[in-house]
Amino acid sequence: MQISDSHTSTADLTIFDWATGPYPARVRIALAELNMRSRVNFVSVDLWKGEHKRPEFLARNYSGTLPVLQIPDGTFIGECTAITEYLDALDGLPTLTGSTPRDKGVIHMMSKRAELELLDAVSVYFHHATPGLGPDVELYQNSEWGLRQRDKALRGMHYFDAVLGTQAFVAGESFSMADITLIGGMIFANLVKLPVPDECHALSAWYDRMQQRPSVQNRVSMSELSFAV
Ligand code: GTS
Repeated sequence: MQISDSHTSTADLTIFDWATGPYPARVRIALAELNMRSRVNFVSVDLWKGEHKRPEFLARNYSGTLPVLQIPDGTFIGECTAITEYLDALDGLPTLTGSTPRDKGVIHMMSKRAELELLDAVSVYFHHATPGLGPDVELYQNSEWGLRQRDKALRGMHYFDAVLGTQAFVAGESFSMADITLIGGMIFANLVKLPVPDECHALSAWYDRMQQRPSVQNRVSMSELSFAV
């Protein structure tokens, strides 16, 4: 594991992640949107070497996935949604996860839907129907399942295209965690060369807008890019 240059003396949070990964991107975007990046030390866990499946990492996150947040009392929080909810709640003025019961419910629902219908489906496609992280890490693959999930992801793109044809953001009229989750799905789809269907104009236009956001553009520092692939 390697400490990145995000280490600062004011940092009181630690995030174990892989800088260029689509799921880690979700938390990095949330941190930037919340202007909290300086509070975090990043520790790089090398997915391609399978470091996330070793006992010392599994002790931090039973699921063996990145990212994981360690908070000042020592607690580890896994799952991008849970990490984002924690970060967003810290100052008592949540901006990404909703401030009313209605908004919280809708944002949670749409974020979960972006995971189920796109991001997680693309991830299963990557791990099962492509070489994934390589034979040393991918100990079980089921290509038929992977290809079904690729088709599910394409259906998901059509669903979100319809949603974004009627509203500016995934959960309504303002940017939220649900947009971040869908951005993660689009990043992963791009990595595995799963193009957005030509007819999904609203989804493509929304993603063009999302890519203009500084939080999305600057999620990985130049020094991190030099060792992460
Ligand atoms: N449900 C988890 C979350 O939302 O945090 C999924 C996390 C996840 O799958 N993370 C990826 C991972 O650990 C990181 S990355 O692929 O986006 O870089 N994958 C490795 C594996 O073996 O599943």
